[in-house]
Amino acid sequence: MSKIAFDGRHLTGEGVERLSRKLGDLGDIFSDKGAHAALPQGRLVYEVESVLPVKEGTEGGLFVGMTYIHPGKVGREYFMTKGHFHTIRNRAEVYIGIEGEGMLILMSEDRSRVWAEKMRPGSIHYIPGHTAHRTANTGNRILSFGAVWPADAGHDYATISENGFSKILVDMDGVPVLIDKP
Ligand code: S6P
Ligand code: ZN
Repeated sequence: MSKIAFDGRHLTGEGVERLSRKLGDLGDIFSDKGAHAALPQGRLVYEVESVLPVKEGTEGGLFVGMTYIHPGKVGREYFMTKGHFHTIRNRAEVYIGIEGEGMLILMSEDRSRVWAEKMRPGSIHYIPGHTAHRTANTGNRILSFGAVWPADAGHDYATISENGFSKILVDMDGVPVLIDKP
């Protein structure tokens, strides 16, 4: 029997690693800096639980994780993850929507194309290699999804932290819309 399970709210079992990201950790990702500074910096934006059955960097291995994004906005921009490219750029990933509503935002390596896929319970998303990815909670309850990615993919956060995505996802009269980065 598997030693790890998803009980509907959390991953349970041996070796589950947890991390949380608060508004104060995410100053570089939201475009409205004034709106960000005005919010409580201790507010929780998202949590990640991961299981790493093999050593990071193992070719052929897989990691699995769950992400939980709380509802909220910074200005018109929805609460979202930092976003990253994989360090080994050709490594792909799969996301599976579990709960809530959101958008998976994707950007090509040359930044020329940004597109989004709607996430909902049961939706399955293939993130190709060479593609930056981040997720935003567009609903009013938690957005949770599962992810499976290669153990040697690695995470390049610096490229996104420096330049962001070339489009941002904002609330326009209750509808999530991708617009050019201001
Ligand atoms: C890992 C996978 C997810 C994210 C998580 C948080 O490759 O894409 O588990 O790590 O959704 O996003 P981020 O951008 O802060 O790692
Ligand atoms: Zn990833």
